[in-house]
Amino acid sequence: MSQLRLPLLPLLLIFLASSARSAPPHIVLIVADDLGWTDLACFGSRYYRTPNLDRLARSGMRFTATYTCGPNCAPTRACLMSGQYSPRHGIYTVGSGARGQAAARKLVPAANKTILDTKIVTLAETLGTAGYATAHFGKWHLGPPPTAGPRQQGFDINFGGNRTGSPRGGYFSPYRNPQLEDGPKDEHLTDRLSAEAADVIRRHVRKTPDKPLFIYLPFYAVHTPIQAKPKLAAEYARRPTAAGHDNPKYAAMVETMDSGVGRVLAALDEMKITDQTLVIFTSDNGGLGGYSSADKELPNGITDNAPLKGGKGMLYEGGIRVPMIVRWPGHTRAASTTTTPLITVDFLPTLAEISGAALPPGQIRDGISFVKLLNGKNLPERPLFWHFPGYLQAYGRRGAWRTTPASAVRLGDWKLIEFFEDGRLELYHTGRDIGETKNLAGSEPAVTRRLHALLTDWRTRVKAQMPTGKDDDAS
Ligand SMILES: [Ca+2]
Repeated sequence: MSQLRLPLLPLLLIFLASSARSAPPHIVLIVADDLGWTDLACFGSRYYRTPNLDRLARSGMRFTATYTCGPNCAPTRACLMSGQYSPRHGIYTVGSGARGQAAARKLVPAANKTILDTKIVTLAETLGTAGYATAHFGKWHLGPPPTAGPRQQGFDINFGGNRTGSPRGGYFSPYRNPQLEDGPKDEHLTDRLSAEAADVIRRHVRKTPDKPLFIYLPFYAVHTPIQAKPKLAAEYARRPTAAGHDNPKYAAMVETMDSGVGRVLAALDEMKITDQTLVIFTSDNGGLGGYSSADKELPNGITDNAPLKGGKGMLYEGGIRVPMIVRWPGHTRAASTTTTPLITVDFLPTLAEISGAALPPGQIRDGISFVKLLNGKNLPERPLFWHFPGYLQAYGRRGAWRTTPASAVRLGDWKLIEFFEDGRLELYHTGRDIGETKNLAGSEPAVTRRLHALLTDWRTRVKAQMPTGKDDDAS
């Protein structure tokens, strides 16, 4: 009986809260770059300090199975902005799929685009149709201004966003960034971007308090170059490290990023709009590290995603599973956690529903809205897909790969990866074996066949471009 009675009160409160909703909330979407699944204290790090994000998690909902569409930067951002999987927009990787040593590539990678077609109706344009003011701060990586930058893709203002995937002038001013005026010497880029975002929040609320605001803050941090504030890094150098988390400069970068989040959250408090603001924090791919868990000969990297296998650039969990925190007052329950899998393409339909925006007419969308999950209900089970028809080289050893061309599917707890060079299938049960240590493709033939059929059907449906065999004469 008690099991039946207990949920009634929360359900009633949720119902009252959602039926009382009038104006759409402000939306703050913060995306860290290359931040791994265990890189926040509230996601397991015992070395990096992230008090602001830990506090956000205590007042909101933690998502332990959020996936990025890409194992690296640009594809995830393209999927976030378009609500579409990579085969729809053609951005599968950063730059070219023909990375690494040519002679070691057994296949010819599929063509890759580096610019998001401006005909695609983006997340920013979608929120704009619902009356949102839209502002971009940080790394865009989907094309150059003035033809395909943030301003051409639906953002009213842009601080620092252009085609580059890492800060050209490093993390300290002068930035060598045409979309960002230099600050005082030694100003830190992460501090600057969060200060600009906080400023825009303050000015917006003072001038147009009734207009909803969309803040998109894709930090350049904690992507390479690994450059930290010297004092903070020196402090970390004196602290006890933890397994895999032992780089003081990287730790300092993570903490500075967390402080930037704190600065933005403080602006919401200061302007008294915290209760009317949806905050989402996540990352664009897994942490740069953990490679020795996937291939003993690869150097380990800068951080570690253990217990996940591998890291950035791989379709193993370490490359695509990222931390996520959502706080939506009146909806998300404080200090709650969900293990329901989500993926980047879910953001556009979710934020469209929350904002009251119509989905782009005639534009295919691949994700689903997870508003139900924020309100404490379940989502239907559905397959999630990845397609990476190119190569990513490993650092430190010539001819070694982080990934060769591959696709993957997750359904329930099962995950299948197909490697195209040799047709190899790897099947893992991510519930019992989150570290993907036991390939069950041989012992679970029925599951393997089912997932492989789902994956091949999906590739046909979305017209996924495939790598091709090398010409016999050329090989
Ligand atoms: Ca990234």
